[in-house]
Amino acid sequence: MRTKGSVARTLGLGLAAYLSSVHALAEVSIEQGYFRASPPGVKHGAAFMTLHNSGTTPVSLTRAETEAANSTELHNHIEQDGVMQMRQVGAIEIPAMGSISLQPGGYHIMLMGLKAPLIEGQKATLSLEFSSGQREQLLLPIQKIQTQQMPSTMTHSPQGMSMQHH
Ligand SMILES: [Cu+2]
Repeated sequence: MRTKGSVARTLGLGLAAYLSSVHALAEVSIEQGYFRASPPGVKHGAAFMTLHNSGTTPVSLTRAETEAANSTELHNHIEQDGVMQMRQVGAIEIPAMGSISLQPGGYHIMLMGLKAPLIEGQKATLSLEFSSGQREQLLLPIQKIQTQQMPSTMTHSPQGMSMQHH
């Protein structure tokens, strides 16, 4: 009787530990991810997104991979002598209980050696790896770059809509 009870207790604890580790692996969530559409002949591209960390310790994005390119690098933009330059970084840290945006002019995932042009309206896979061991497999849309300086009223004007060709 005693032995049976302790076995059941051990199994229960094991299950609880398993469930909590599954929960811990999903601390980072990804929002508004997209690839930048690339003009024909251009051999590099970029992916952008917002990363949220719901955990109480910082987590870093350490690696990215896509079927669309031969390799990827994690990049940041740094202003040097008044010129914006791209720099490769080893990881992109997401603060505890915080978020970071990968966006044009800042952090981004650089696609090196595009296998084909990234065509607006299509999708491509992107897998991400984090320092916590979390892995994510995403299917992201390919979009024209979202210019932040443009007022949103301009992109939603009826005149602009009627000019689109179908
Ligand atoms: Cu870059």
